[in-house]
Amino acid sequence: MTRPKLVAIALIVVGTAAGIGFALMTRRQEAPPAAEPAAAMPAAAADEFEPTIANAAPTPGPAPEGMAWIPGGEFSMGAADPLGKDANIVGMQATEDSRPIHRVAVDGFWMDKTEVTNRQFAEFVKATGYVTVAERTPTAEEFPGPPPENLVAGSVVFSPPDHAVPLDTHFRWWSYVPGANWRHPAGPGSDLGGREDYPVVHVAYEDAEAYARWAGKRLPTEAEWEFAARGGLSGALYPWGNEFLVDGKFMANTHQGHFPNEDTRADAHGGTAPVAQFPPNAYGLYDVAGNVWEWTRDWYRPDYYAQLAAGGVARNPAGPPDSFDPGEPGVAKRVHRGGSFLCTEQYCSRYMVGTRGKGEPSTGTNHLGIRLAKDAP
Ligand SMILES: [Ca+2]
Ligand SMILES: [Ca+2]
Ligand SMILES: [Cu+2]
Repeated sequence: MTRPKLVAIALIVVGTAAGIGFALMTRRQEAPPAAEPAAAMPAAAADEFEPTIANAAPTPGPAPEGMAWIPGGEFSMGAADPLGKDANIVGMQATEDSRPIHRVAVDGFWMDKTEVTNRQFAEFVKATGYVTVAERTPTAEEFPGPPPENLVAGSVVFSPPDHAVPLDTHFRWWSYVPGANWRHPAGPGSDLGGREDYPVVHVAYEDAEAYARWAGKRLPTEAEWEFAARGGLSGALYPWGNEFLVDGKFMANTHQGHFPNEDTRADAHGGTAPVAQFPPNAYGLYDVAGNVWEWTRDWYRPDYYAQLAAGGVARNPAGPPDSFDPGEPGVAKRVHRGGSFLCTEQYCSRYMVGTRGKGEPSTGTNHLGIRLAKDAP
């Protein structure tokens, strides 16, 4: 499908004024054409987790600064419906594309202990002069449809209504904000003052890749991400176990109260939190659940796990060769993981460790960030 067609679809879906912003989602179509649309979703039945068998090899030397050794090994990947609570009655079918549970093996690697912070990203920008996608003015060549005055650099910001709304479309709480970017997370008037240790946001996939090249790291595969996030536990709902609260304490920055109009901040944080405010998982990783979503390098397809499950143990799977999202056919997406400060059991319980998210590669938001991996020498 050609780019003009994609842009047209995006504009029709969201209307013209706000449309240009969401049309930015489609401005770089880097995926190969998608294969046939996904067949029927994998059946929910017969989901079985088996024990995680971590590799026995010792840690290969001292850890790079801020990184933890993830031993790799064989594990069961995916998400079952949690403990009698049907996760698919919440708005976004939280586990349907995370089945069937299947066996995966990954090699050991280093993983950032925290999401990449504003401080770290600022060092990269200072050293390289890099300009993020959200800071670049879209061109008429990329978007032939809209009037030129609508071609304004910006990004997508959570803009909750002040009253309860139906949870039928995310356009009720997401807005394209001209001037929003990593330096101005809520748009003009906001800045990074006091936010040095908050996760960088409004980063597109290519921004994450550029940062990774500079840092001598790389984005993790989805399988690496999940192995790391599980921290050696098998089949747990969360990176720390099966109970959302531990001794009455929150373990991640998520959303409490009525979504999207009211966040009671029972976990002490509205919006993003500085990294590492909650206990790490058993591998020493902070905020793998919640705070900000994290890019992985895999293309998204809801039927990928079914494909892998048919072939025995999948070794270092790197995602399908193309992307298909039945909810938005024609828009190639990469997998996001971990959920964010906006995840809630009322709408999108993606802080559950086996669940998946997805996003168009040129689109950053203020709840999407970066965590990187690095190969052992
Ligand atoms: Ca919170
Ligand atoms: Ca996170
Ligand atoms: Cu969510």
